[in-house]
Amino acid sequence: MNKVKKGVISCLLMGLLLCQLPAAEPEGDRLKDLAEPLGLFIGFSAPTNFYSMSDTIVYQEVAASEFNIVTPENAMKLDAICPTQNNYNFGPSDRLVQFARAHGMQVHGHTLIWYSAQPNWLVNIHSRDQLLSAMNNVIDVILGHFAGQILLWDVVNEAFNENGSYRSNFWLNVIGEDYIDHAFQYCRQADPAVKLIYNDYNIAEINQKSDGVYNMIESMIFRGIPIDGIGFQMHITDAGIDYQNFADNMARFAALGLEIYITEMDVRIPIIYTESDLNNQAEIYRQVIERCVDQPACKAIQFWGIPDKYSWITSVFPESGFPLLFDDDYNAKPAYYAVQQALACAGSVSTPVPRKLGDVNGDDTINIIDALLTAQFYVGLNPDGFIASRADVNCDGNIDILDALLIARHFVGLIDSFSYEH
Ligand SMILES: [Ca+2]
Ligand SMILES: [Ca+2]
Repeated sequence: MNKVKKGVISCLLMGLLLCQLPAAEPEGDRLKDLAEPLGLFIGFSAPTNFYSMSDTIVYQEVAASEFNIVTPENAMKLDAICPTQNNYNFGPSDRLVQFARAHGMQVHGHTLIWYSAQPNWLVNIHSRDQLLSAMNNVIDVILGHFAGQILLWDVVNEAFNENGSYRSNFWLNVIGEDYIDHAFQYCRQADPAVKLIYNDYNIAEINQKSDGVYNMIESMIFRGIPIDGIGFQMHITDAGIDYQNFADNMARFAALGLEIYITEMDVRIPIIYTESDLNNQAEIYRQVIERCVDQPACKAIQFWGIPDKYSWITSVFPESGFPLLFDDDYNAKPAYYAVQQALACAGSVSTPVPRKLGDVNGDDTINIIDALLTAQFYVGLNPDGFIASRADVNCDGNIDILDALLIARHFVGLIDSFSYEH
């Protein structure tokens, strides 16, 4: 059953209360179907009330069809999950975990030890031993509660200043620099299987801050402190980043044996934007995703929200907004198609048998019909059922006669993969 029909039936069942029809499904393949063969998680962050929002039907439809990992924006922060000492509120986060399990998604736990969103009872502890004991206890209870249901935890979040020094917070001030070592050790003791990561912003490129994080993690590994990965938040402006520098930075963290997660990506554009801003945003997404899929240690790309209207950006940066892949009505933006294309092209280079690229009529085989349809599209016809996002098989940004020829050559066995041939 298609999404619109399901939406109509859901609306009828709900007596037209809280009812909104889904937007049109994007053309081409769903992002998770492209990411999974690459061994990549692709995800989103969910607000605490995701299940009761006025448009929750379409929200859940898009979430379940596009993504295979979810991060709670706020529901697992310590002030939400442990508002007073020994009093835990797991309801909202359990609801998200249930949603994830029902749809075959992983869950990214976010976030334990941070300078913000910490409950008063914890902030008001002024003895090192008591604060370490409280840290150990909340980690035991929370990781114990979610054991087996969460893929990875942001153990420590945003512990560095821009100059690479430790950021002042009550953990540092009361315990000292080793609060980070203890947090990771307590987590490993509480759940030997879950992946433990350090998460921060402005560390995706090589700079003073990422140098500080690199030196800390290198030291942790040398001293046997358990840590499995690093999270690059990647809240990016429309100026983009230096993509080669980003690739080089991933390479040095990968060389430490770490997994790399893009944890909170969004790309903000001016609040009054043009089509060119949307295309620039799409290009930034494409460049980042291409570098991630080229780096074997890069395991996940997670966006900080689904539709633009629920993004945090405009509340903090009033001149900016619209940073995500879907517009306010859940229509796929150019950024969506850029991510889709980057994922589709990744498979064309690295796997000997292409999965979907080239199968432009969607019948699960790549044959001469696909070559002919592509040639027809190139000369200005628009054949029935033509899936344009699968047609640029040499990934040069154009659908043209070269693509038709490559599909034909693949069909007759001259090539067994589509590479960047021109
Ligand atoms: Ca086909
Ligand atoms: Ca092409």
